[in-house]
Amino acid sequence: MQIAVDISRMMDRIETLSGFNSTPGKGVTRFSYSPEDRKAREYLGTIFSALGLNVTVDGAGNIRARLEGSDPNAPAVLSGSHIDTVLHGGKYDGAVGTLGAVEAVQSILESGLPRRCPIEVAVFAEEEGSNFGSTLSGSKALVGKYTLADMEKLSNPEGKSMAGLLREGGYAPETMADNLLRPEKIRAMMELHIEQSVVLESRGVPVGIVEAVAGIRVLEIRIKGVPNHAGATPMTLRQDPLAAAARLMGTIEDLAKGSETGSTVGTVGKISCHPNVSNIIPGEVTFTVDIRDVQEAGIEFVAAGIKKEAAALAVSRDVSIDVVHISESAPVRLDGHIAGVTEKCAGRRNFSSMRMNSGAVHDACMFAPLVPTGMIFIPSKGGRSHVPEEFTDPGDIEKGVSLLADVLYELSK
Ligand code: HGY
Ligand code: MN
Ligand code: MN
Repeated sequence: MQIAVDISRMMDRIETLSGFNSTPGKGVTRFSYSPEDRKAREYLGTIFSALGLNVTVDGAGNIRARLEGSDPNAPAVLSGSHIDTVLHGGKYDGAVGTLGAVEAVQSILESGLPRRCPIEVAVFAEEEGSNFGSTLSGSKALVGKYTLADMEKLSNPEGKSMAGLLREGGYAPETMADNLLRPEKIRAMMELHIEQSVVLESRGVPVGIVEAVAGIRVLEIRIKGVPNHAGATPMTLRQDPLAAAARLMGTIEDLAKGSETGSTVGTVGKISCHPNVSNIIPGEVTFTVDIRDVQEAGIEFVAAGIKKEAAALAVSRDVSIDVVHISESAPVRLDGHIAGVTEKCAGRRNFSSMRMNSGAVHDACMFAPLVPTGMIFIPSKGGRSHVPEEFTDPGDIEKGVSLLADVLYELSK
């Protein structure tokens, strides 16, 4: 069955959602639990109520909006993504999967076609990790990977914990333990997402069918030395944490490039230096390391190499180096049957498709070990994402949403 979607309605909604933004003119910034996030949730709430969906919001801020089928006891088909963004991000990452699920459910509803299973739109909180440095925190709380203790421990740069921000926002994190996902109540989970790299565009293929999603490990490296006068201190008398950090960062790049899996990536994306003054040898440097691979061995190789190099540098440069584990999620393989259904539906629409992996992590990763899970990718212009220039052609969005609607309908029979 082919479901007719309304792409102009969907694009209007993408534009409206992107307007809930704390950095207008400099990309889209909408952190979970922020005032912009609240306005975005209110906006989605108006759409859900207009569609007559039954909405629940859990203690971590995840939203589930349910369209009943003929059998309310049947396991639900769940589809969604996230509405939080990175700092100065784009308007498509997360939004396409969230509003795509809304458009698919609305189009299925408007088609009047009979459905057996309920279909749920899901909006996961804190996927980007922009507040606390840990990706997928909302969906981790939903599947019990993050307990209340973890939400009390995770904190933002202002020292506010995830649990604290949730309570300030009127959520009740302590209720999560009694409201975890019940896998037996879920028939399948599907997430539509922009590819965020160059493969689909470079091959001229409009649809990616994801087979594996990379794992991620985030470390924080804290280096303490001795601040001193930049001019009067001879090079032989320095305990310079920034010089040590520079050496270690170079090693991180070499380790990622040298990993045998060939698919490991390592990124230093955030650094702070104290006191950060040109004529003072720094006293303290902290930076993050984001390590990913679809094979755990690649992540382990880089993490172990970092720890070894850090220990050696601490001695040779007489500084203290702490390697702190911030967060992680394992590489996952998605469901072969769901991939087959997706491929069949794409073929019926004459959409060429290809099987591929995801270097980015997604909320679908939390579902894959528990329920049959699939992902559909659509091309990113120039392979750019997590930047204001992020763009996906409306024609590609229409293909992705149409395919998502067909797959959700197929699975809800
Ligand atoms: O970082 C990621 O892979 C995702 O965009 N949160
Ligand atoms: Mn995303
Ligand atoms: Mn992202």
